[in-house]
Amino acid sequence: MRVFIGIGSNVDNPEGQVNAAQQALRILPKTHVIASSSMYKSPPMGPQDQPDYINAVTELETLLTPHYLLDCLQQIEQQQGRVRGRHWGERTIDLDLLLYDDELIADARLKVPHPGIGERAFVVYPLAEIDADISIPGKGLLINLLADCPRNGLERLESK
Ligand code: A4P
Ligand code: MG
Repeated sequence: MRVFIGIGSNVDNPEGQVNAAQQALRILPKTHVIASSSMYKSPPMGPQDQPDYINAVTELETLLTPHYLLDCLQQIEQQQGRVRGRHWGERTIDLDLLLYDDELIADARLKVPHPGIGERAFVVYPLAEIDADISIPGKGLLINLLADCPRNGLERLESK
């Protein structure tokens, strides 16, 4: 299955946190990392009294089921000291399951495509860097979402 993971961090060395999460994704069972976007910096969505975020998107090929993969992502968040605080607040690491093949999932634990995927510059631009031809179940072509999504201060960083 073709899967995209959104990675975000804004405390405790965010670039190091994103790198560490990508390393952890590399060693998941039955999974290969296919591609990663550049890292992007952006002002916080949500409470403004928190540091800027570093975000990236990683593409995986995996045989893991969506819910098992979510377990794995949450385990990686735990390993990296994620503490759940206020909604949309600061975090050492956040791993979101953005897309799982062409599946639509909406249960108590898991919503795929990730809600808000189309409105968030820090998701849409890195996704398009990996593959501009993606189509998002229920939302249409990524390229059309991109056209309607202002950058909101999103900046691509030079090195990965
Ligand atoms: N969950 C449901 N669907 C998914 C999915 N597709 N991927 C459930 C991951 N988790 C999913 O997540 C809460 C619950 O969502 C999980 O237990 C899982 O069962 P969480 O990570 O604990 O909560 P959260 O991340 O604080 O809430 P939320 O609403 O998911 O926040 P977001 O949407 O992740 O946004 N600004 C910038 N510039 N960049 C950012 O990356 N991130 C956030 C957090 C705020 N502002 C930001 C950024
Ligand atoms: Mg999250």
